Amino acid sequence: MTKKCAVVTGITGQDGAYLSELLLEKGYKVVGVVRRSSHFGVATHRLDWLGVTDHVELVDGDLLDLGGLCRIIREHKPDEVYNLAAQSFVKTSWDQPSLTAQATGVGVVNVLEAVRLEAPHAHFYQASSSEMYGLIQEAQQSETTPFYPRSPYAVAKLMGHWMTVNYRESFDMFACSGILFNHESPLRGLEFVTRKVTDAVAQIKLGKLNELAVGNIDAKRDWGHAKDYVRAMWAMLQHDVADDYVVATGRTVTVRDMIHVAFDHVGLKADDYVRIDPRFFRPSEVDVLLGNPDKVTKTLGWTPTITMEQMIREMVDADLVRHGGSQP
Ligand code: NDP
Ligand code: GDR
Repeated sequence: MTKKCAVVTGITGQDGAYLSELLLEKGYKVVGVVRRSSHFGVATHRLDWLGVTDHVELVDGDLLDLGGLCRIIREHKPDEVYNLAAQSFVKTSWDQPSLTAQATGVGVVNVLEAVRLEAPHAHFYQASSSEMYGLIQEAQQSETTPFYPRSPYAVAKLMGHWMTVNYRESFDMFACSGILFNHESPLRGLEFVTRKVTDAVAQIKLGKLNELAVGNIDAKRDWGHAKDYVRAMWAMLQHDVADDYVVATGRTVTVRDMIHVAFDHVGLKADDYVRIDPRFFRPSEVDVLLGNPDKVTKTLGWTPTITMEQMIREMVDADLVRHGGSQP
């Protein structure tokens, strides 16, 4: 039997790595789109960490280059396309709004166009975001909650979301938008708050750092584990009908409480090390996010398996090892 083929944009990111691992376990041929960098080899460190680099096929491509995307889709004729690539750091989106609009918004149109023109029957996944709820309009956000984006990133994601819905309705494409709430892992980028915290806690424990400077620790997020969340992406594309789904744990926690979990794990008191630094505040904040995963649970049978506490401890342990220590 021929292997199913999946094209994954953003394969060098956190989710791209875990999704590749999952798809390989399921017997897929995985083709990853990688943008060109002058640092040859650096981009695969997450795939290396999971030991999957040699099992995926990496091809050159950029979300801003429609011609190149068409070529990739034409050549590989994938069964499934996962669009994970984006300028994904919310804070940077105020400094680079045009770039964010291009990569995170127009980039989705480019991938959808490439799929429509070259493999119109492929199942398509768009990495949408809980940031689209922004200034929340309901205490717990579901697929029917109105959106109110609060950053250039969220505005761009909203474009990608509605383009996905529109291509499904206009061209009868199997296009799904996964509205994923925050998900983290030891492969999370260091600029995001969980990994920033776990990396700093590891360094403080090992005597390599004195303090942790952070911004708004009253913000609340619904945090899950990336390894759980990529299962939901895959499940959406296996269902009979294309649809949109919220993926979340249904529990929200302050940044402050998450920080305490990390420090407690290594036997240190967070209050002795945490400093509030205005540089890390945002021009407009998303104060609280809390997702309602009822639809994805009922329709696709998806549930999270890893709690925020387990995940943060796993991340601290991984960062301790990275910095030359051993796990507590
Ligand atoms: P990362 O920031 O870890 O990865 C982003 C990926 O996009 C990287 O592979 C990056 O490549 C690639 N990329 C950026 N710009 C371009 C471009 N112009 N052309 C091609 N590739 C590009 O993100 P995550 O893995 O955390 O998230 C995956 C997706 O899910 C993103 O779209 C994100 O916005 C979205 N999302 C994430 C959530 C989360 O909590 N993690 C929640 C909801 C949505 P390079 O390595 O070269 O930088
Ligand atoms: P977020 O993630 O913006 O929710 O976007 P991030 O971890 O950056 O921020 C979460 C919350 O923590 C507050 N915060 C800090 N954030 C960072 N990065 N650094 C700090 O020092 C700090 N101090 C407090 C933030 O203000 C915010 O409220 C992530 C990304 O993965 C997006 O791509 C994705 O769409 C959403 O999650 C869902």
